Amino acid sequence: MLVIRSDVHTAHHCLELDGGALIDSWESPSRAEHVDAAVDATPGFDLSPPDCFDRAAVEAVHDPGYVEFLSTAWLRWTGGGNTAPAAMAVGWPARRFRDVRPRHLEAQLGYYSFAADCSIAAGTWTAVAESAAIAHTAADRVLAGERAVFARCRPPGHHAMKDQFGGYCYLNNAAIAAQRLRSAGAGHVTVLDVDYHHGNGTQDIFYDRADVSVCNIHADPVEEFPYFLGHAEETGSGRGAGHNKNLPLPRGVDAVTWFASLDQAGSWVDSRGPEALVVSLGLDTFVDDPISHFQLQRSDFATLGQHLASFNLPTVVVMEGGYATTELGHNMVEVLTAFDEAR
Ligand code: SP5
Ligand code: ZN
Repeated sequence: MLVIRSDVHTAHHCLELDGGALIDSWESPSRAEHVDAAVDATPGFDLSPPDCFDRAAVEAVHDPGYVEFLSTAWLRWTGGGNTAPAAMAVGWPARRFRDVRPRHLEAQLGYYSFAADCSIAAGTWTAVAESAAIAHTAADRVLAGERAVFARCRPPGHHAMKDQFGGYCYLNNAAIAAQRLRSAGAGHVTVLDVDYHHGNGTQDIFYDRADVSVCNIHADPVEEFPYFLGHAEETGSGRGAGHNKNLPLPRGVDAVTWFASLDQAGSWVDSRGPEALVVSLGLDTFVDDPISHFQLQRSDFATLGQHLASFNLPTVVVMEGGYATTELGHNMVEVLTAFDEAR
């Protein structure tokens, strides 16, 4: 399988408010380094760097004002005399506040984010733009005839809304890939998101659209991040009505239950009749993930790879979460090699 990747991500370190303490984020550079090492140690992969960042392609799924904010926030932060190691929001336009774009940087940090597990620092935009370019390039390679391409994105993307960052995500890599496939002629595209957390950003971006359908298997938001989106009754709106499918599961489920949901997801995806598939591949479903609570084992990831291959569609596999860092590489490679062997 072709892998699109680069080392630019190492410039990005996220600070995260976790249980009241500011910590180095679970979403660390070593995640991607372990994935790269496992890919390098396994036969059957071809490697390519991404093409240049395409801002217009990003603005096809994100608000241009938001993209401008992300790309300039750190310079504005340091230029304003801030010496703190990262820019983070401290206030948000919650219920009954005005939904009006503010001018001040600290107000914009709240306006353009939805969670305090995420921050902007010196290398953030560089890494975010590269991660988006990786997803975009992967879609381009699929359009050029590759059957499946792995976009080894970091930072991840599926929590990123049209105009809000959070959940370690800034630009929605999967949405960028799906939109690229659509813009280049794929009739219908489906995004299948198997990260432990609901992909609220991808849902948000395509919620009122019928040309890209979105299916999520995830921990029930009544008890897990992102808390406020991802319920079963969210099925799409307007022209997108019926084109969003959420399959929430309680914390703690094992592989038997999880794969029963994957079967449901599979039937739903088939019923959309997509011409291409984007997989948001988060492996925080792993039993030893330090911040998540499903119980998939290493061998289950091979089964997942076989399922994904069985759609028999041109496929962009986009890396999302997964925080059992030292195991993440082996687990990713398990999915990808099983995919390759099954097709
Ligand atoms: C891409 C992705 O997987 N993002 C996940 C972001 C989750 N961030 C907030 C997690 C809050 C969970 N609290 C865990 C406490 C462990 N000490
Ligand atoms: Zn996740």
